[in-house]
Amino acid sequence: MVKPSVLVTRRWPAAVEAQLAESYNATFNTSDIPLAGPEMRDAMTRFDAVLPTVTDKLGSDVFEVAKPQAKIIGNYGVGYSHICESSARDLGLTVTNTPDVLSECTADIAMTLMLMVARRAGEGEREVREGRWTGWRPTHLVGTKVSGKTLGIIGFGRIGQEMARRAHHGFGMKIVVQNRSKVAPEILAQYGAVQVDTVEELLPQADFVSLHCPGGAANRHLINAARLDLMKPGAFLVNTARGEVIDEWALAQALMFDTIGGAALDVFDGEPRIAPDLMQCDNLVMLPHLGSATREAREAMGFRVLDNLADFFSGRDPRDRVI
Ligand code: 8YV
Repeated sequence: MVKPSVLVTRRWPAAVEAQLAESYNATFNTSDIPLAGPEMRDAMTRFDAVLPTVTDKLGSDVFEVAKPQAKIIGNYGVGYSHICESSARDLGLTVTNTPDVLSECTADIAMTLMLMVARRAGEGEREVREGRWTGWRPTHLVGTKVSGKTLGIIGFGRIGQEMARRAHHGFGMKIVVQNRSKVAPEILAQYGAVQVDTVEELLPQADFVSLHCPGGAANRHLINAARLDLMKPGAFLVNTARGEVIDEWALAQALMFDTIGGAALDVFDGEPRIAPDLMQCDNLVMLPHLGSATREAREAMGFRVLDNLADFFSGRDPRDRVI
């Protein structure tokens, strides 16, 4: 049997690449530069499967091909708002993602960010490295206690729940949840969580707000100036979801005028470009999209893509089909 042809758009962990090369007629983009739109469109006409990451923008233009060869887009990552859903659907493509396997690591990074911003760890690290530390004093880099506070979680899927588990069971935090659908009472009970109907209800209650909802047009600027105003003075905002969920200009204003206590971001609108306004803010921790960046998660994500491909090419419905 002829092996299906597969395009891998970025370098993946070696063990996964080896498996891909064995099972498929695999082509790897070995340069460190993501493929441009026209190259992606071309790929749609040349490969049975295209395996993109978040850095590949699969807008409607990429799907404007008369004769697609591609049948499946196996996204390496859980979020897929970089793929135009309606165009993929119109072309009759199957799209899969990689849920579960990165939930714990992404929640770990959200906890890292929450602790860093509350305890001013980023500011402290910069001070030590830059030789500006003049020694211990009672009023130096005094932050905010995390344990026992209220954490508001927007989006209560797998990653949101892992965040709640850590915060509630490890740090004794009270958990308030907002989610687009009703969460089963037995799931809420696992984290002592209370669900509210709206973001407006959640924000004034929370000392920390952590975003775990999908990106894309529906949630663009979900956190805007009006909603930042609803946060408690001194509260902190954490984002490991997608950059577009926050209006970054409004956030920079809230940080500069101390309307909120601080923010911690792993994702940015238009990343890796960082809005210059954000660069001015000291009460802001920024990481370069590290949510799933562990050896374990990145390997598991790759093998999950392989599972989905194996299902698809043997005529089964892939377990992680999202389109
Ligand atoms: C991935 C992520 O590493 O899975 C996601 O949605 O945000 C990241 O952790 C990235 O998307 C790779 O495609």
